[in-house]
Amino acid sequence: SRQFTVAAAQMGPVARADTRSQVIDRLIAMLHTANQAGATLVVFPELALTTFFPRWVIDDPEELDSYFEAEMPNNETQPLFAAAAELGIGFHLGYAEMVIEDDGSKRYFNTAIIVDRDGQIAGKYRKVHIPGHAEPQPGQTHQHLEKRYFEPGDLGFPVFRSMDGVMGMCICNDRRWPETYRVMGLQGVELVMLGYNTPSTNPFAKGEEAPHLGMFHNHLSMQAGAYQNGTWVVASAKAGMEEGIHHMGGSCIIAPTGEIAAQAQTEGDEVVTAPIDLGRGVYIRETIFNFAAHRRIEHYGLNTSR
Ligand code: CDT
Repeated sequence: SRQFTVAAAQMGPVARADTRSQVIDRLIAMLHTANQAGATLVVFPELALTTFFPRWVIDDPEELDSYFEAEMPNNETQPLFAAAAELGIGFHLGYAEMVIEDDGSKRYFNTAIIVDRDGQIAGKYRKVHIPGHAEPQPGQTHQHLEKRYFEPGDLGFPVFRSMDGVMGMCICNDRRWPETYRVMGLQGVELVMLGYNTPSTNPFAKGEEAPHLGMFHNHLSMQAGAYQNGTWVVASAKAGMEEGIHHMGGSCIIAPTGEIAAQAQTEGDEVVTAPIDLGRGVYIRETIFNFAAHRRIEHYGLNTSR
């Protein structure tokens, strides 16, 4: 059916010392909560299985690799796949992905997957817009070293026919960029799933960003992306005080009209749900944002040439 209940499964913090199994137990508990609310699709956050390790300089390669998954599913995550399939729930999961090449070299991506309601992986996405720095920034409360630990995604912004709809993904910083949504919008996306780990204060803004702007920009970007492409956006945070750094909550389900249909109220593990109709955005894509009728690509060249 193209009408079903979707859940944003926000997470509270994950500590450096938490095991994968402890985290998976939390995710399975939220699957059950979502199931009780009638949801058949659950969106978990970015890097859901670990603490947000890019806040630290990690020089020990073994420690760094311990945050990454070389296989998905694997022994630790298999119970999540099994529980979801048992309940008939599809899900979206963000995690750190390690690819081991034939010559033994390793590549590292910030990755998300869509898993169908029968437990099969239906799609994979690797984060394109990698924020932060490759080198530690002196004098900051925390680092944001995603550019040190992840290479930019090499899969583009694909969409996947899954769960009777056209599904897409992006990850955290991607949600701020209009191109993210438009590239998927041009492929007819109907539901964009994403997760985020966003520190509540941006230490690199040199005090110029008022505290309320973090949440405002979070929702502004996603609401605009939803409306301008006539798509649902379901976004889940890893929130709260994680290893001494505060991360924003605000997980939400956004309708193709750009309106927020449901929003988390806490900064902990919390499931919010909304009934959705994947066809809700059709009138938007057939009228105001009828791309074939109204786009003027002859004037958009600068957007890809610099
Ligand atoms: N995880 C992630 O992409 N977070 C970024 C914060 C970047 S601050 C240098 C975000 O855009 O939310």
